[in-house]
Formats: sequence, C-alpha cells, structure tokens
Amino acid sequence: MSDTVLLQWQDDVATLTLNRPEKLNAFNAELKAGLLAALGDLKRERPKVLVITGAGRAFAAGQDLEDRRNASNVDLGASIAEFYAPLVTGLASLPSVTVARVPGVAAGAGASLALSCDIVIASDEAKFVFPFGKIGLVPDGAITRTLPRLVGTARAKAILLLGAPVSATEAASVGMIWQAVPAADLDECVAACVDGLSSQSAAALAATVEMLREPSPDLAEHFHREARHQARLGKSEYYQDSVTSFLNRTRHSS
Ligand code: LHQ
Repeated sequence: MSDTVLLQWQDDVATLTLNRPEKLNAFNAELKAGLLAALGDLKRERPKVLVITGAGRAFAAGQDLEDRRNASNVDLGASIAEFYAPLVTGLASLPSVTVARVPGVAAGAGASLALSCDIVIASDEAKFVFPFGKIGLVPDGAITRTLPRLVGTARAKAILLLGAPVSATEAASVGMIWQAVPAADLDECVAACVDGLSSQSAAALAATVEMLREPSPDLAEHFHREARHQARLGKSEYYQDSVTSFLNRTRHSS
C-alpha cells in the first residue's frame, strides 16, 4: 500500500488515514488505489471498529482537481463506477462500525465519505463543503441519498443546492454529524467513542449497523430481519454471560 493511505491496527480497531496533508488529502489516483487496496484488507480482516480520518488539518478535499486538468478527456461516470461507488458501498457492507474523525475541512466527495460513516465526530474548526453545483457536477458519493436521511429532505436540498459551507457546530446541531468538539479534545473524544464500541459484542454491533444502514422499507420485513438477528445473538455466549453476570450482581445487591 502506498504512503498516501495508512491502515493501522490496534487489536480489533483499524484506523484508515488519508495521508496527503499538503493537498488536504484530495483523492488523486494513488490515494484512490490505496483506498481500494485498504478496503480489500478490511473486508478480509473485518475489524470491530474502523476509524477513518485525514492527516493534517483536513479530512479530505474530495476529488483531486489537478488530476482533472484535461477534464474533457475524463469519463467521470467511470470514475464513480470504478472508485466512489465501490468505496462507499464497500464500507457500507463491512460489519465494522465506521467512525469518521474529522479534524478540518471535508469537501466534495470527502464530505460524502465522512458522512457515509456510522458516527461522525468533528473538530469545531471543521466544515463540510459541497461545491458540486459550483463546479458543474451532480453531488456524488451517494450524498443525495445520505444527506436527506440525516437531516431531512428540505434541509438537504438547501445544503446541496445552495452550496454554502456547513460548520461542524451547525452540522451537529441539525443531526448531520454526532458531535462537534473543541479541536484540542478531538482525539480524546474519538478514543472514548472507540472504547465504548470496543467493549461491546462485535456480532451485536455488526447486526445493529446492518439494520441502521439499510432499514427495510416494509415494517414486517424489518421485523423479520430483526428476529433473525436476535435469534442468532440470543444463542451467543456473550449474551448468555451478560445475562448471568447481571442476575448475579442483582442477587448480590438485593
Ligand atoms: C487541492 C484540492 C483538490 C487538488 C485543495 N484537488 N488540490 C469530482 C470529479 C470526478 C468524479 C467524481 O467526483 C468528484 C467529486 C468531488 O469531490 S468534486 C469536489 C472537488 N473538491 C473541491 O472542489 C474542493 C476544492 N478545494 C477547495 O475549495 C479548498 O481547497 C478548501 C475549501 C477544501 C480548503 O481551502 P483552504 O483551507 O483555503 O486550503 P487551500 O485552498 O489553500 O488548499 C491547500 C492546498 O490543497 C492547495 O495546494 P497548494 O499547493 O497551492 O498549497 C490546494 O491547491 C490543494 N487542494 N483541494 N480538490
């Protein structure tokens, strides 16, 4: 894997770092290849938690526009089919809880990537920028699907059509992200989030994100999936041990 993408492991927590800080981690060809290679590793290793972040002051500035200098020669549809779609769908199919650590600006496809994560924690110095209309493109990275589900259709339309940057603080206040925290506290807050997830059952977390990411449109089908997960999880050692230790503690305290 190239240095433009780092994949580090600590037990069952993986951290994926976009590492072109001098270009605000914009997605050039090398970084894209590195991300797809990392995705292959993640599909094999299936961490319990995956943290995605950017090195330096940004999360990611989206597509590297330098790579688009001769724009008329490039098939942007292919760029979506070969990179952005496999990346976002690949992450959504992982059994891992995905946590975006957003130290600064997330723009274009970089914002789409951050907001595709299950939990987003941003520095209060960060902002989300959707410049698609201004550069003559449709918002991509499935943000036209993701954003309305986060903030509602009316707000998503205004954000994507007007293209005004959204500060992390505003993003947290409208439910676009989980938290905006002081820059100095970002790592501590992400670590607390990761610790909270790490202490739980991997199978339960995987089932929970599977249900949350793609709820069934039909209520009966949703309950059917829920019942299948619960039947399996109810037989797990983790659940049996948790119930036993709860009951033992209750007996001790009564
Ligand atoms: C960059 C970039 C960048 C290259 C900063 N590329 N170098 C598109 C096409 C194809 C298929 C599918 O998908 C897409 C989706 C997209 O992602 S479209 C959106 C593409 N991204 C943008 O339009 C954002 C462009 N960047 C900006 O507007 C600003 O850089 C932001 C607001 C992100 C940050 O502004 P500043 O904090 O003022 O930083 P800066 O502009 O000074 O940038 C620092 C360096 O990073 C600078 O390089 P230099 O060598 O001059 O120091 C920039 O050229 C470079 N950089 N974004 N996307």
